[in-house]
Amino acid sequence: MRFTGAIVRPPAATFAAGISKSGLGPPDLALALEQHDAYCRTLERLGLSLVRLAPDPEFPDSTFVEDAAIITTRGAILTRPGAESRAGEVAALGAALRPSFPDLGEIGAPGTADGGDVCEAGGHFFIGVSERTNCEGAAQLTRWLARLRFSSSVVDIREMSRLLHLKTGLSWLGGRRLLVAGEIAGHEVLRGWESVPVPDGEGYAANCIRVNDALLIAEGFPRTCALLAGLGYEVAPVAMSEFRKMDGGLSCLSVRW
Ligand code: CIR
Repeated sequence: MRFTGAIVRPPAATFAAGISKSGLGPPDLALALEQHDAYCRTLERLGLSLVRLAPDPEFPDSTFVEDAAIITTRGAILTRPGAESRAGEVAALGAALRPSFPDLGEIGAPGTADGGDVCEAGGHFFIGVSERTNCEGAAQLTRWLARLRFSSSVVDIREMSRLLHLKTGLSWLGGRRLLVAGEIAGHEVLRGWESVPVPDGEGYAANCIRVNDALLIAEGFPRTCALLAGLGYEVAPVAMSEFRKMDGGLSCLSVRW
């Protein structure tokens, strides 16, 4: 499938007040805006039209739009983010998506779910149960996906301390191939899939996105870059340092369709 559009939202002036356990220090807002802009230009170069939501200083983490909505080829659903401070981010995504997805689904209480825990892999969806996505949220997602005739499997990552979200350590590369970070490699849910492990010390690069002919990966991970280029992918590195400081991965800066 070819992507044609995406929603993005630049970081707000309050960006540094978002949730972070990275220990990498405060982000530089000017640089974050520059990196965001370059990310957007890369998506546009690959043929996507962007819907740019206005930055919202009330929600410091709202640049990570992927967590508030999940889009598939057969429908979209608003999440119910697991972090209380992020709950209000969903409204803006709802307003942006409703015109194109009149039948927009919603995760209901007591379920919680973050889009970062949902990894689409060519008609199959891996759903992570994490600190953010609870079992009820995962069950609601499973039922919603089944109604859309998608298969799914649930992966409990709560003991995988280095993974905030499932997609922190798992990305779909196309076909039956996945890019995986150490902690999740070898998990039984990946049986029948080809797992490509990211080289040691480059775990952050496991969060990448396939966009049409290219694979966007975080800049600064030369061994992962070489590995993927060697597998025949057109690798497009994008600078992510300031988003990484706020625990953000590359996939979470956009919701794509
Ligand atoms: C948070 O903790 O919610 C944000 N600071 C980072 C969210 C990153 N989301 C993602 O990777 N899907």
